[in-house]
Amino acid sequence: MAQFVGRFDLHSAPLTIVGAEGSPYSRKLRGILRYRRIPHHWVTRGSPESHGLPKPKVELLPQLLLAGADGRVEARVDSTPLIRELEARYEGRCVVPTDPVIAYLDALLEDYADEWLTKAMFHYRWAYPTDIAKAAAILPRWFKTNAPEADSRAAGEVFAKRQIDRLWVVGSNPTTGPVIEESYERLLTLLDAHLTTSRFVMGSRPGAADFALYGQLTQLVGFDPTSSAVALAAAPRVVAWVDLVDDLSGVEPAEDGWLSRAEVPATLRALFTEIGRVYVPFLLGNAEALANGSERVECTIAERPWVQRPFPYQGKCLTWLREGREGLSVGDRAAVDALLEGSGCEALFG
Ligand SMILES: N[C@@H](CCC(=O)N[C@@H](CS)C(=O)NCC(=O)O)C(=O)O
Repeated sequence: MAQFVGRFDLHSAPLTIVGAEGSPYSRKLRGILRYRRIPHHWVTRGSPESHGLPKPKVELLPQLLLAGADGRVEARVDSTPLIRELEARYEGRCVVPTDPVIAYLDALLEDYADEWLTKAMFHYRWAYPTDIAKAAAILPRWFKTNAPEADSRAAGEVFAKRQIDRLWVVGSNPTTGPVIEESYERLLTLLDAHLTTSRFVMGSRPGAADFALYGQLTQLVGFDPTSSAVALAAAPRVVAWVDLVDDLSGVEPAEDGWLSRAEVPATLRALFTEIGRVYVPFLLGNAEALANGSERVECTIAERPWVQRPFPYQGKCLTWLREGREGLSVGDRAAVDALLEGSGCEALFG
């Protein structure tokens, strides 16, 4: 049953993804479609090709146009469940590790990148004049390169104002700025060390966590001037790695290329210690604020005060992480607990 929008039959392959170059989650999902060699149309939001396409319930990027149970193509959002949907719909070159224990570590690291590292991405883009100027100049032009100059300039100012007003939502403010920046610098050093031991974070083949880190880093080390300069000075290896993950369609992954639970390197455990130091106390502080209906999340992160507005979506992230662990077999759960012991991540599970 065809479902045409313009000359697109949404039912026939290739898949349609609506995203933006400046959207870290869009880059994450596109990176996976390329690696998995899933044929797709990349449609930039706001471009002429995006007109008339089905709209999602919540206007987020990226959007994947997928046939629903009733056969009609609908726009779906949220990269994490969409990745699992693609694992179910497409054979081979999967990005979710086969061992449930390694898959859980991959999911926790993916969530850290999606929900904590994104704070650095947002902070560095909208906290400093140099970065604001570049984002305001380029982001609107990514949506429409042939727009009249005045329109692009005006759109840039409007977009910058909207995003700067949203800084509080993601938690970038004078109190949290130094915490975010120090955490970003530690992440660069830790990732640099880990990528010295293996080609990808999850082994010799990339997992969902690789693409989640890559997604945020496409902006942090590849676009925004201040954070890119920090990365080039501290971890040129990571800068180079991000460029390569942009298109892994030519990589031939070994079936057994995943990390094994018996050989989780110290460099990966160190990444979980960073997650335990910054993301876990935030998730718990956020959950407490949501539970109390309070306007502010107030907690201590990396021995520093942290304050921001509560974020409902990240309340769900904590629940999903707990349910993910609960869903493991007794043996696998014990193995995950043993691997996370002493990292601080165990605090997630009470
Ligand atoms: N959890 C979602 C997050 C998606 C998200 O927040 N996307 C941003 C762009 S990177 C967005 O759409 N922000 C609102 C906007 O730009 O209108 C995912 O993983 O896909």
